[in-house]
Amino acid sequence: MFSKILIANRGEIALRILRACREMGIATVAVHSTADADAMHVRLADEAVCIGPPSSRDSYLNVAAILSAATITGAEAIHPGYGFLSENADFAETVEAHGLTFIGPTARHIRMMGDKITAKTTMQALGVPLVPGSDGALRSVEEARAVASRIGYPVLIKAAAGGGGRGMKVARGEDELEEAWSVARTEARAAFGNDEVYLEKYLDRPRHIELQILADTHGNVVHFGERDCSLQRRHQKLLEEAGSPALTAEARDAIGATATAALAKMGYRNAGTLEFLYQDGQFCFIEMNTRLQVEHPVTEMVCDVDLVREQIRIAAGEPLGYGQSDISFSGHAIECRINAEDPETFAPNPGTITVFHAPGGLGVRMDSAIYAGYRVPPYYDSMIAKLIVHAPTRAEAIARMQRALDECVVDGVKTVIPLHRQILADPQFRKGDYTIHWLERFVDSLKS
Ligand code: MV4
Repeated sequence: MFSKILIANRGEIALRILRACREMGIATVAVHSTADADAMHVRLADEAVCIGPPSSRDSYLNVAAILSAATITGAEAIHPGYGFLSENADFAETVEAHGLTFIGPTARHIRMMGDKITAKTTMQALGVPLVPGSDGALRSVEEARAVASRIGYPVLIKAAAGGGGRGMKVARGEDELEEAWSVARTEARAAFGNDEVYLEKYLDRPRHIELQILADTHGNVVHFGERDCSLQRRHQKLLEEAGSPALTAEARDAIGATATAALAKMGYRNAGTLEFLYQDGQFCFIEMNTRLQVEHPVTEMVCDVDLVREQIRIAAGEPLGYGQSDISFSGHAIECRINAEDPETFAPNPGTITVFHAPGGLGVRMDSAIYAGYRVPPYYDSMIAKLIVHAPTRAEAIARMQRALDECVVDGVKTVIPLHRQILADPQFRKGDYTIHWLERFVDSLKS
């Protein structure tokens, strides 16, 4: 096992990783920008190294500074968290070239899944169901037209280098195809320096369901069930649940068996998440995330597993030590992301937190790096906390979340807590009856 790990991140996820290290008896090195000198992850780590000015590009994305920090502190491994360098294959490769361990998948697998076309063709070859669409990249608008008329409109043109909703154009009929094709290519070239695009049947009312996987370096692959992440606005997730209100245990077992077999054949290692669109009882793979995700705590609560601890054990070469039949799902978990944003306009609202009181009690978990007097810097993501609850049933989890939100006090900055209260009180949400479009419409309905 490692004796010292460098955490290449900030905020709540840096604390989350630090907590796992502490419990494992591993020393921690925090890195921080000048804007984060007073941050909680810096205060709680065993050592801290300043790696640059506020801009992420010069600090949390500064590979040379992070590697120097690891070298001078004698860290043996680097945990990238999510965002920043977590899905940067070159970074993973450079870390390993320096004789350090990257706590995550191989650079080859990160690269493979970073290209959405390669990700899809790889998964298809391994028996994972996909959205009907083009067989790889489109070579011409004529080819796009041929594929679209074969599968039927509406269709989506997506950038190979995209993901997370960037670089997508819908064509509702043949008359819109040429425009969608050229706009998608131009945008992809400008945004990613890569104008490769592919085409998919547009699913009009799917849910976004993702599957949590862990793979060790001894060929063991297990899944920890699904998270329903359909409640998003402009591709920013707001509330996540485990399990999905739309899935049966049988559907979960079936997609889990397919996905774990596929990742075992690929020789995948460490944590990964397969993203599916789920509509009319069908799973369609769209993308894979090769990192720990923001919403991982809901999975931890229902499976009683510490995913960060498992990532570290896997990176150290330890076998999982359990199989699929040892993993069971208990109760229901919900996560509310608390962003320092105006709850109506979603404009970021950085500033000083004057009063902070974290909720507590049975089944309540608050993952956050804020404190009273903390200044939320304007340079980074606006998420300041994740409130997670766990209860025997979904109805009880909703009641517990409402109670926990009532207890939660964050003064000095605006937060999305009032919006969470409205969502949790909504009859349709309470029935679990929602798709990826629900939140956007709900927010609009609050305005009128
Ligand atoms: C789709 C889709 C409908 N049909 N693909 C958006 C983010 C990226 N991960 C994939 N996305 C979508 N792909 C097909 N064939 C609809 C979306 C989509 C979406 C997906 C998940 C969660 C929220 C979303 C919001 C808008 C569009």
